Amino acid sequence: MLKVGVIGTGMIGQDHIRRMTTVLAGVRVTAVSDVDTAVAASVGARTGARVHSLGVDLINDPEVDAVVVCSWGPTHEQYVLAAIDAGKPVFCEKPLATTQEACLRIIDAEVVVGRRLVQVGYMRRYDGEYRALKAALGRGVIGSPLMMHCTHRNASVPAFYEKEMAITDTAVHEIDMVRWLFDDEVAAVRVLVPRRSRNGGELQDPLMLLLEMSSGVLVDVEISVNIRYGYDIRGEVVGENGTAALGNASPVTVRHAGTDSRPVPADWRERFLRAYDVEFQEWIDSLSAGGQPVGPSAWDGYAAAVVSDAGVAALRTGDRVPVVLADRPKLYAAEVAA
Ligand code: NAD
Ligand code: ISE
Repeated sequence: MLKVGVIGTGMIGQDHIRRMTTVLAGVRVTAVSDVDTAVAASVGARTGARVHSLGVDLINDPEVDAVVVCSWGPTHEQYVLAAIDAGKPVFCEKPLATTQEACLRIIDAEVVVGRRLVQVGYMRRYDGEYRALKAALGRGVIGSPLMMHCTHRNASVPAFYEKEMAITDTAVHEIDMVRWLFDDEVAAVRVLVPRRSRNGGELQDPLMLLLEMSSGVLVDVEISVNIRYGYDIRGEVVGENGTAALGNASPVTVRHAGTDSRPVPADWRERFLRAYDVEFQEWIDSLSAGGQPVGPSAWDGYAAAVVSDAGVAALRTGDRVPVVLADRPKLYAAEVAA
C-alpha cells in the first residue's frame, strides 16, 4: 500500500484525495497540508489523514512514501525540491514551476540523484480520446499531419486568474499535449488577439496561440476562459489524406421540441475524470512495483515552461518568438512520449 501525502487541499487537491481514497487501488492518503489550515483540518477530519501545518514536515513524515503537490503554481518548486532532497517520489500538478529557471533547478536536483522522482500532472496523455487520436495518427491513414486546430474553453475562471495565465495555466495543457501527440518539439510561438469578450473583464479573452512544431506542423489554439456555457475541449488534426479529431463523446443526446442536444461538462473535473484516474493509478502502480515514474517528467515540465514563456513574450510584443531548449540531460534521453 503506497502511503501518499498531499500538499494543497484546494479544488484539485481534494479531487485527487477523493480518487485516492475511494476510487483507486493500492494507495492510502496518510497526510495532508495547506497554508489554509482550516481547509486542511477539515480534509484530515474527513479522511483520517494526519494534518501538517508545514508542507516540509509532511514531506519528511515517515508515514509518507510519496508526495502529491496541488498547491498554487509559484509554490511548486520549493516542495518538489524538498521531496527530491528527501529522496521521495513527487507527483506535481501542472505547471511544474512558474519559470523555466525554476524547472531547470528541479532538473539539476533530479540529475544529481540520478533517477527519476518527479512526475508532472499533464493528464491529457491519459485521456481515452487523446490516446485514440495518437493511435489513429500512428496508423498513418490520414498521411503526415499538417495542421491541428485546438479549442480550450472554460466556463469561467477564479478572480485571481491573470492575463498571462491564459497561456501559463490554461494553454500549457495543449503545449504539453502537442509535444506528446506529435513526438516533436515546439519551435516558435505567436499570439493573436481578437476583439475582447465583455465577460472577461481586464483579461485578453479570448486569444489565439499559434505553435510551430519543428516538423512544420502548425497548431492553432483558441483559449476562451469565460465562455459561460461549459468546459469545451476540442482537437482536430488535418493530414495529407484526411482528418482525425477527438470524439467529444457525450453520455447522452436528447432530442426534444425541435432540438437535438448533448450536455457539456461543467469543468475539468468532469471532462477529465477518467484521465486523472488512469494517470494516478499508473503512477501508483509504477511506484508500488519499486520502479520510477514513467509519466510526464521534469524535462516535459521544463519544455512546457519554455514554450509558455515564449507565449507570454509573444503576447506582450506581438512578435514570433523562437523556442530554445537547453541540452536534454541523459536521465531523460531514453524517454519516448508514452
Ligand atoms: P485552489 O486555489 O483551489 O487550491 C490551491 C490550494 O493550495 C489552496 O487551498 C491554497 O490554500 C493552497 N496553497 C497555496 N499556497 C500554499 C503553500 N505555500 N503551501 C501549501 N498550500 C498552499 O487551486 P486548484 O485549482 O486546486 O489548483 C492547484 C494546482 O493544480 C495549480 O497548480 C493548478 O494549475 C493545478 N490544476 C491542474 C488541473 C489539471 O487539469 N491538471 C486542474 C486544476 C488545477
Ligand atoms: C486549470 O488550472 C487547469 O489545469 C484546467 O485543466 C484548465 O482548463 C484551466 O484553464 C486551468 O485554469
